[in-house]
Amino acid sequence: MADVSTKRENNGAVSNELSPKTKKTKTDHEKDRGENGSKSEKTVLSGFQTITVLSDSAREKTIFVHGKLADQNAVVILEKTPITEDALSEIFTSSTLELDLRNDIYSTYRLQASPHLNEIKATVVCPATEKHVKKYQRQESFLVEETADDYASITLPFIQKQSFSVQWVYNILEKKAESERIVFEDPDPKLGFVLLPDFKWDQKQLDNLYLIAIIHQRNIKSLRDLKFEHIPLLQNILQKGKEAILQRYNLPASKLRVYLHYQPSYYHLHVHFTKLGYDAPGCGVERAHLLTDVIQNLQSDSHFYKARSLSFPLRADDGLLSQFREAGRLELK
Ligand code: M7G
Repeated sequence: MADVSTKRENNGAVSNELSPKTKKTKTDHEKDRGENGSKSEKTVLSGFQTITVLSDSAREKTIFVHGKLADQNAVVILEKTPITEDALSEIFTSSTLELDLRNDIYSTYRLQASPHLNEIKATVVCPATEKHVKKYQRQESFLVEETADDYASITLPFIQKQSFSVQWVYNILEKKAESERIVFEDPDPKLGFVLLPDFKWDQKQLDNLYLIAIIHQRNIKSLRDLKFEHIPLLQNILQKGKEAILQRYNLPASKLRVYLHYQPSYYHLHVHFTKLGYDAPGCGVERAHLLTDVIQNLQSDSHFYKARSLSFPLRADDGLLSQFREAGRLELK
């Protein structure tokens, strides 16, 4: 989740830049789903019944809650949004203050800002599967080293049976959802991709910039499937993705971390673009593979990712971890 502790920069200029430049006509599907906030959409959480708190973080100001929404399983993620520089003058002039303590040169207050300066980003997954509930539960992780044989005999059969639906990805590619959020598209069926804000990013400040590039091809699941023939696709994503981000957000490539996850949660190849310095979830060395490294590795060996061992963390109750454990492939001593 967003690291709200880092210093905000450049925000005065940012808010206008971050609003979509052109408004496109909404698709019927988007209208049906009330993405602009119909009346029912505005009160959708009023009937939410909490079952349990899956995890929370005072530092990141987030809480992940499992509950019921109209008798369906749901996960709701609440996250206090960062304070931006352009909101400062209004915060200072229009808020009320209650003194907590004063001591020498030090004083602390409870500041009540206007509601629009005090937003909470809410992400709702409904209906949520058991796998969603597990994904957001705080858990111990274990590092697994997957050989090429492990991939063929353990991981591939597991993900073919058990992975998350990628319907949301197809909705984006077919313009049935999020079409007005698209920052850039190359429509080429082989080399093309759609670049848009990741749903983790509220787009209010560049500090936690997070976009994803989703490829048009539908037969590449993950890093493991990449071969020499995919280098033009990867170079195209890197080049045009960087250019689009420079143009839209005025952020140069030297400020970006561009990478793939292994394992991903969604097995349709996509690339993460995050701001360097933003401690994005999953950007650690055990899960993130820099796109530039991936391209070079494939240039030196077409079967690099097919043949080599890849390490990644799995959470304690991940079904894939049980499969590795049963196969005696987990080092516990
Ligand atoms: P991943 O590496 O497959 O898994 O990345 P992770 O979620 O464990 O990182 C998928 C990325 O897609 C994540 O960064 C998600 O936040 C993002 N994402 C997931 N969904 C369901 C959506 C969505 O509906 N819209 C958008 N824009 N991004 C999404």
